[in-house]
This record gives sequence, C-alpha cells and structure tokens, in this order.
Amino acid sequence: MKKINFSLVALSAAALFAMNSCKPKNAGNAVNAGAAEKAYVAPGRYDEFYNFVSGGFSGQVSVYGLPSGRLLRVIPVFSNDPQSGYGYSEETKPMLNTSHGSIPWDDQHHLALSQTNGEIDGRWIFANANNTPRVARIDLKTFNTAEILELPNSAGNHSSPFITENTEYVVAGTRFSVPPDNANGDVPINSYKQNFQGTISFIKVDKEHGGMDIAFQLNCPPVDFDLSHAGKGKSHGWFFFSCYNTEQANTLLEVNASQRDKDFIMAVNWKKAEEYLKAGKGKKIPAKYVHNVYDEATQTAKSETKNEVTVLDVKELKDICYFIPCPKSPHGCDVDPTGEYIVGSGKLAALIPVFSFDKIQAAIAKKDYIGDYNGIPVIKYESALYGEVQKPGLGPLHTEFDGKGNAITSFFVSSEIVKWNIKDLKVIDRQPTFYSVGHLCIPGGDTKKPNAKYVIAYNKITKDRYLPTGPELNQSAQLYDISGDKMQLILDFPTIGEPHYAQAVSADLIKNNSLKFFKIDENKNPYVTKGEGASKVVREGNKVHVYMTAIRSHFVPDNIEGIKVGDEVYFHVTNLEQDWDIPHGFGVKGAPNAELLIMPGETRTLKWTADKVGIIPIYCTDFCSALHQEMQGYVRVSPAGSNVPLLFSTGKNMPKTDSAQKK
Ligand code: RUQ
Ligand code: CUA
Repeated sequence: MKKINFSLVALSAAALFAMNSCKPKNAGNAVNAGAAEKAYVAPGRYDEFYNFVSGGFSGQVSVYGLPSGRLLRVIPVFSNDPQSGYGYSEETKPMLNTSHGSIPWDDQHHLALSQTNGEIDGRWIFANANNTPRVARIDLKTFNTAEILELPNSAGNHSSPFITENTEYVVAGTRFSVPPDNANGDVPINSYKQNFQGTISFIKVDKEHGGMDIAFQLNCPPVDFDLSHAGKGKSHGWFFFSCYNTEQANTLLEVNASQRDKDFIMAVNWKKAEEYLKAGKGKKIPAKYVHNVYDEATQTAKSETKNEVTVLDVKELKDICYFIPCPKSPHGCDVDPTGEYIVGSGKLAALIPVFSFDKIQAAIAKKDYIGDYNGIPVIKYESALYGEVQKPGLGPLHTEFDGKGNAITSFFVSSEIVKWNIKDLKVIDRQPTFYSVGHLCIPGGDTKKPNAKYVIAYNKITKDRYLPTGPELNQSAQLYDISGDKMQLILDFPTIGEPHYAQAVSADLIKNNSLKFFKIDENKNPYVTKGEGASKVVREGNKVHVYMTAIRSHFVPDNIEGIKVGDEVYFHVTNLEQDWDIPHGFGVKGAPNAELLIMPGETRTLKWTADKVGIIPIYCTDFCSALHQEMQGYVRVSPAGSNVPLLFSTGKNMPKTDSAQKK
C-alpha cells in the first residue's frame, strides 16, 4: 500500500497534523551509542538472521543480513535482472512468460517462507506478482526462482501469497474483482455488482519438490481482497481475508469505498472446500494461464499453458465462507501464534478489533448472523469479537507477534509501531518510525514460533533520514531490539525498491543447506560442454551454436570466424569451475544484453544476431582472477554471402582467409 491520501476521509485533526509534520521531536536522539553496538556485526562475521524483503515495484526479492542490515543479494523473480542475465539468457527467458506474452517487470509485495508444523522450514520462499497475477517459488538452496504460476480470473494479486502451516496450500486472493476470464468482459464498468467477481486461488504444493498447481478457486462476491493469513493450531483448516470496498464501488474508491463503517474479514473453511471438491462439486471452467518451471537438471526453464481450472461457488456451496464485520477498510489480517486471535487492521479505524476463533465457531454453530452479504452469512460483530484495542494509534496496517503474548502493529498515519498485549488488549509501548511505516516483521512473527529478538519496520517515506538524492529518496527499514520491555531503535538501512511484507529466519536454518556450486557431472543442459576438448561451433542453416567453456582465465574457443551477417548465434557458455563463488561473465559487443553471468558448473546461453560486418569482441564481465582482463576474444563477421569457413580456436592462430563473395 502506498502513500494513502486521507484528505477526503474524515480523520481526526490529530491525524492530519501527524501527516503534515511527521518529524517527531525526539528524532535526533532516537539512537544512542549502545544501540549501535547491538546492530554491529564485525567484518568477517556472519549475521544471525536472513531477512527476505519484497521489492515492491522492483519486482524482485532482496535478502539482507540482520542485525547488520547488509544487503546480501537481490533474487531475480518477476523482473529481468541486468546483473545475472535472468530473463535475458535463453535458459531463463521462459520464466517470465504469461498468457499476455513475456513480461519483463512486475510489482512484488508479499513473501511467505515455507512451513512445517507451523514453523519455518527453510526450504522455499513464495512471492507474489501483484500486477499480472502470479506466484513464484524460490528455492533457498540456490536462491534461484524455481517456478512461476500465473493465476487466472484474478487482477492485482495483492492478497497473496499466504500459506497453511504445512505448506499444503499457497493461497492468493484477487485485489480487483473483475469479470471471470471466460465470461464476456465487454460490459459496462458500472455493471460491477452484476458482472464482477472476487476470486481466491488455492495452490497445492508438492511436499517433496515444491511443485505448484492450482487445486481450486473460490468464486466470491465482488469486493477487494487485501491481505490474508492462514489459521494455525486450533484454527488450522481456516483462512482469513481482509476485504475492503464492500460498498462494491467502481470509481473514486477513496470516497466511495470508505462509506461503510465496517467492511469484512472473510473466514474460509478450506477443509470444507476440500470436501466439496472430493464430492465432485467443483466445476471445471476454461481459463488460460501459464506455468513456468525451472528444471534444475537441464538448468532450463519451460513454459506450459494450462487451459482449465476448477472452481467452487461459495454462494451455492454453503459452509465455506463467512463474513465478519471489521471496522473500517481493513488492510492487514493477522493470526496470533496460538491460532485463536485474528487481528484486523482497519486503515480508517480508531481501534483494533481482535476476533476469537472459538467465538467465531460458536457463532457459526448458533447461526448468530445479522443477515447475508451476496448470499454469504454475516456473523454478528460482537459474537465474533474477543475485544478491541482502544486508542492504539492512527492508520493501523499490519501486525506481527512476539510469541510472548504480545502483538506489534504498524501505524502508517501516526508513524509508529505499537506493542500491545493480546490478552488484556492494553498498549504496552510505542516507538516512532521514520516515517509512515507499512509492513513490519519479526523473525517467524506470523508462525507458531516467533523469535522475538527484533522487529523491523518497513517505511514508505524517509525524507531527512538520508543524504538527499534528488526528488526520489530510498525507502528504508528500521531495526528495533525487542528483547527487553521497551522497543529500542538500533539501525536504519535503505532497501531496494519499496519494501512491503518481509520475513526473517535464523541463519542456521538456511546457510548450511546453501549450494556452493553446480556439479558439472550432473549438468544435463542440452548445450553443455563438459571439457575444453568438447568445444565446437556448429552451423545449422543461419543458426550457429557455439559450445564454449569458461575457466580462469580464458574461453574456448576465443577466436571464431565464418559468422555471417544475419546469422543467429547462440553462445552456450559452460563455466567449468568447480569451486564456490567463481562465476564467469560473458559479454558480446552489440548484443542487446550486456552479459550472462554463469555460476560454476552451469551453462547459460546468450542469443546474438550478427548485424554488421566487422570484428566483434567478447569478454568475461566478472572479475574472476588476476588475469580476468585477459579473458577475452574475437568473433569475425563476414558479409552474408561470404565464403569464409567456419573456424574456431584458442591459443593457436587460424589460417588467414580472405572474404570472397560466393558466386
Ligand atoms: S501492502 S504496506 Cu502491498 Cu502489503 Cu501493506
Ligand atoms: Cu572470467 Cu573474468
């Protein structure tokens, strides 16, 4: 969620004041020297946590170490990556395919680390593409994107991805309601109420390999699904979604979707949905969506277009969905570690409602409803409510849990994080953020076992926190020590793109499984070259395949002649190194992408079309050895009809052939 303009919404005068003068008086002395020490990780030492942070409009996921805030890596997911060649190499291009064609850039908001028994298991992390609805799975052995699945019947995949406690499902709710893909979408926009629909996708995850597939979709009333969380423990089997625009407005939502005093949290009994599915109550409908899988053995991604999805209609199939009134325009929807308490953060609400899972169950059993909404029962607010946190702050967005009975909520408008006790609903502590905090993260803070050492606030606005860099300033994170009673700010660090949700996990769970290099013997890329002796250049019509190797500090071959204007040249470069952290790069003058970056044991292909007669330099783009600058070569391009023979070598000169036009 970005910079909300609240001006049209009646907030208190205090709220407006806070928006316009967001520098708290104690900004200057927020951090003392003792605090700095807590964030200090000495050179050469490892951090204690990995922090995976969504990149917002960058489309990528970045990884930081905590408590240092050091940037460890940017993982390319939904955008081309000009550093690694992701999305540019032939092997990775298919990852960005969609039913709309190849999309080089998306918007990435939320992340979910895989779980077993409600605890982070360190295997994968899931990420959403918000714009063109997709869910990705990143393999934490390699930190590579392993899979991307498109979601049909969806738009603005914001309420996504959220996972169940054994990663049975990754779940995604559509932000925009839209007409279903197989319906005639050529309808008046103001027929929203009749023709539009909200869809929630349940993606099954293979236990062993992580492979994803849509198990079913729920057809829901046309509202905006914003965020979500799965039940856990006693509420395992349920899912909770925040919904706004229950007014079902289709224009000027700022005003028209802020009319009702309460919107909803939608409770979904997904075990029930599974029963209906088993009983054959699902309808298969045509839907076109693309599934991209990166095969580790061949190191190559493949796209498959799927044509059908199974839907369950929650209006017809009773007992799947229930609405719970929630004040007002709820954003975050968070479930505490016990699974009993569900916290709805109403952006325009002056309090935080905490719902009780037990009370929700009792209300359903007694049919304690105030009516229905588009055919779905609406539970009485008081019957679902455990209690309200009074005067918590302004503009609550998200809540995480410390596992010691407390919750911490972020407040966008009043720029603060607020700690409150879940049992007595009393505010315990509040600390300013600089400024306009969105998401926050406690390691394991949405699981059964939070690790309550730190909370990190992800801020939208940072004016006056960093040296000015023109009109655009970096978004940033702030790290607070929460091991004591008072939360203490200990570090600011800038982030890549706009951070939304983030998760953190103890480094031990990941670092020992991290792959150091790909075994060359196991490389099944169809274009692999397993030794310098196997290097070759093969012409097939106007396509030329160069089977090339790279090892410190030369390519084989490094001289190639006989390429002609108009040839499509595929450089299949295999990095023969079998050592950690020795990538080679590969650049070709005139190629539209600067380089490939090839990990040890890996093969990557750069496609280049020879467009001009001349000598084309090639070189390694990654400083790999003392003689890295010597890691270079030449390709000779002759006119289209020339008879220069196809020759290649390294370390030995080829005969001097003149170019003559073939008759
Ligand atoms: S949003 S700043 Cu896209 Cu998760 Cu709340
Ligand atoms: Cu290889 Cu530089």
